[in-house]
Amino acid sequence: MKRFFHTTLTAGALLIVGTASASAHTVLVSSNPTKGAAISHLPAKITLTFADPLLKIGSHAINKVVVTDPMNMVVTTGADTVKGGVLTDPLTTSGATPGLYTVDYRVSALDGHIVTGKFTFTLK
Ligand SMILES: [Cu+2]
Repeated sequence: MKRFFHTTLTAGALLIVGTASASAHTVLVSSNPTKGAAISHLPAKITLTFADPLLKIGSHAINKVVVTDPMNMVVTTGADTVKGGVLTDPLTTSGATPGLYTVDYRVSALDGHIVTGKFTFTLK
């Protein structure tokens, strides 16, 4: 269903812009913490920066990032904030467990395509 929806949107976009250039999905260009980093302290928030402004439709939670700790507990607060191409969510930093943290995101840029991704970093 998701695949069908995506294909339909792409076909629609092609009708508008012609066959010369297909609009690309947005991509993650940077983050804090960075992918694969080994850090000493958790920052107050996770920050993901994308190449394009993210889609906002009223208060709908289209763009979301979830960080889980080594015990698989969610440490993001769920208060996702979008400003242009930057998505942030405060982190619960007190009593943080050292080990591998997983960052999982799902966003949509203005082209309406859902982009998902995952990376890890380590808290020393
Ligand atoms: Cu796209």
